Amino acid sequence: MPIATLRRCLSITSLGLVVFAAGCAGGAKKPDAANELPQGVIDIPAANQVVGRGVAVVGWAIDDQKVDRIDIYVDGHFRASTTPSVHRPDVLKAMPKYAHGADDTVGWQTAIDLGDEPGPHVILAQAVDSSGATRDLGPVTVVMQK
Ligand SMILES: [Ca+2]
Repeated sequence: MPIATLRRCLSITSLGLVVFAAGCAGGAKKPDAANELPQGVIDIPAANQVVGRGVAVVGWAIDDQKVDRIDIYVDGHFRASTTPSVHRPDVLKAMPKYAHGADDTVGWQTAIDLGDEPGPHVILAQAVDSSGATRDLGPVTVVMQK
């Protein structure tokens, strides 16, 4: 364990006891160099689409292992989370390497609320794989009408 990590993880109490800080005992999980980042797209809405306050966000995401979830951000703030649950044989036909089984679902969809401010809003989806690796999908800018 490097000296800097030891200094962060160890502390000596007033009783002279050496204690490990929370999260240091097992060490942080190292990223897996063999793991591929997930990839995908936002299919809906289209760029510069004029929308209302409620917007359906639809896309797909694939991974060498498994896509755990899709987090949706609006103007840089977390808004919703969803999981792949839609069959997209078109995607898996184009990229059969990412098919993992008969009930593969790589499509995802959710609905978000853009809030009170009309005008442009930036929607970003973030695919998170089973190892915690993430890739941004989009962003897509939409224009909310009053
Ligand atoms: Ca992966």
